[in-house]
Amino acid sequence: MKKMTVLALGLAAAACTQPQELPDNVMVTGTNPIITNQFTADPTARVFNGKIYMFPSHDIPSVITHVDGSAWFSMADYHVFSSEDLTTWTDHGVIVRQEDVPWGKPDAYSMWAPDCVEKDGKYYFYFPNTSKNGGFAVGVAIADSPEGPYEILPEPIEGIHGIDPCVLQASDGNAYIFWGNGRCAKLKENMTELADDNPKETVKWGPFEMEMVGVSCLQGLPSRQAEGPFAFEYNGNFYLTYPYVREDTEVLAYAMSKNPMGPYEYKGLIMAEHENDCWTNHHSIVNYKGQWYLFYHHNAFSPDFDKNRSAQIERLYFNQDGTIQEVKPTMRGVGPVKSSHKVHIDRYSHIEGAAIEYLDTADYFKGWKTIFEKAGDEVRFNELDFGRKAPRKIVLRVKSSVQAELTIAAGNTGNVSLPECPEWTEIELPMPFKTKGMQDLEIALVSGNNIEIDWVSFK
Ligand code: FUB
Repeated sequence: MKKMTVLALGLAAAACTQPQELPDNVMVTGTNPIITNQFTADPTARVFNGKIYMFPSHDIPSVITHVDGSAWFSMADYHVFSSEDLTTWTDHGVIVRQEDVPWGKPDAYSMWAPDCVEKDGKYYFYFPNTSKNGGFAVGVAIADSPEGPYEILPEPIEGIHGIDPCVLQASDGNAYIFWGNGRCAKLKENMTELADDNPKETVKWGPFEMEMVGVSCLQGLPSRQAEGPFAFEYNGNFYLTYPYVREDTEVLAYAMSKNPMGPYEYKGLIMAEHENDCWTNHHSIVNYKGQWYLFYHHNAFSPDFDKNRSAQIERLYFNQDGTIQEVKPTMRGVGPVKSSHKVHIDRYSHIEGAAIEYLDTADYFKGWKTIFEKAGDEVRFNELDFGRKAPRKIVLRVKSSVQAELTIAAGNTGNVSLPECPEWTEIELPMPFKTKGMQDLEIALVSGNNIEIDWVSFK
C-alpha cells in the first residue's frame, strides 16, 4: 500500500514537471552566485541603455603554474553578461580572447580584471594582459554596443605597466584610469591614451628605477598587496575602493577625496575577509534603478581552489556623511525570485540547525541541497514573490528514506507530508494554505530525519 502511494505520487510528479525552456546562455538565479554556467571573477558592473552589464574575468581550471609551482589564475578570454532584473542573466559570449590581442602573449592565460565605459556611443573595454615583451600592460577594445563585436587596438596604453584597469568618468569632464595598486592618471579625450599633462615620478623597485605616469592614490593608506581599484564619484565625493591584504587574505576597503586623483583619506572596510580564506576579493559598485549594489566574487563553485571564482551581488548603503556601510556576503543575493521558479532554499537568508551540502562534489555547478537533519531544523528564504494568484500546489525535489512532515510558512502556515523517496523525486502536493504577494518563505522539519531538499516551487 505504502509503495503504491509513493508510486502514485511519483507519477503525479512526473506528469507535473515542466522543464524551464531557456536558451543555454540564459540563467535565472537571483541568488548568489549569479552565474551558474562558468566561473566569473572580478565583476565590473556598468549600466548601459537601462540594463546592467557585467564584465568579469573568466577563470578556468588552472592550466598554468605560478613561480612557486602552485596552480595559478588561468584566464583566456572575456565574456559579457547582461540583466534587466538582477535575476535573469544572459551570457553574450566571448568578446575578447587572448590569441586575438596583437600585442599580447597568446598563451599567458592572464586576462585579469577588466572594465568597460561608454563615451559618445562607443564602448571602451579595458583589459590587462601579459605583453609579448613580458610584464602586464592594459589594452583597449572598442565596440558600438556593450555586447560587441569589439575591435582590439594594436598597442596597449603607453605608460601603464600593471593590472586591473578601472575608468572613472568624472563630473569635471575628464576620464581617469586607475590600475594595479591604486595608480591613477588622466586619459586623453580619445579614451585610449594617457594625457600629456599627467604628473610623472621615478619609482624605485628594489635595484630598478622606473618612470611612472600619474600618481599613486593609495599613498599613506592601508594597502598591503592592494590591487583591483574601483573608483567612482557620488554626491561630490570621489571614492577609491580597493582590495588589500589586512591579515592573510583580501578585504575590500575604501578611501574618499574631493579630487579624482586624490589625496585620498582612508575610511574603512566595505567587506571583511571571506570566511573560507578565499584569498582574493574584487568588486565594483554601481547604482541601478536607484539602489546601490556591490558586485564581488567568492569561490562558491570551487571550494578546493580559490582561483576559480564566481560573481555575487549585495545591496550597498551610504551613510548621511557619504561613508559606506560595511556589507556582509549572503547567499540570498539581491534578485527578485518568483515562487513559480525552482526556489533553491539552500541560498537561505537564515538557517537554524539544517545543513547545506553540494549536490554533487564531482560537479559543483549543480549547486547545493538543504538537509533537515532533525525536527526543528529550519530555513528561511526572504522575499519570495507569490504574485497575485495564490498557488494551489507545492512541488518539492526531495530525497528521504523516511516519511516526514514539514511546516511551510509564507504569510500563512500549514503542514505537508512527504512520503519515503530514497532517490531524488519531484513531489507535487496540494498547497496547505493560501498566500499571495511578497513573502518570506520558512520551511521547518516537524517529524522525520535527514530530509534532503534540492528546491521547492509553487504553482
Ligand atoms: O583575477 C586575477 C586577479 O585576482 C585580479 O586581477 C585581482 O584583482 C584578483 O582578483
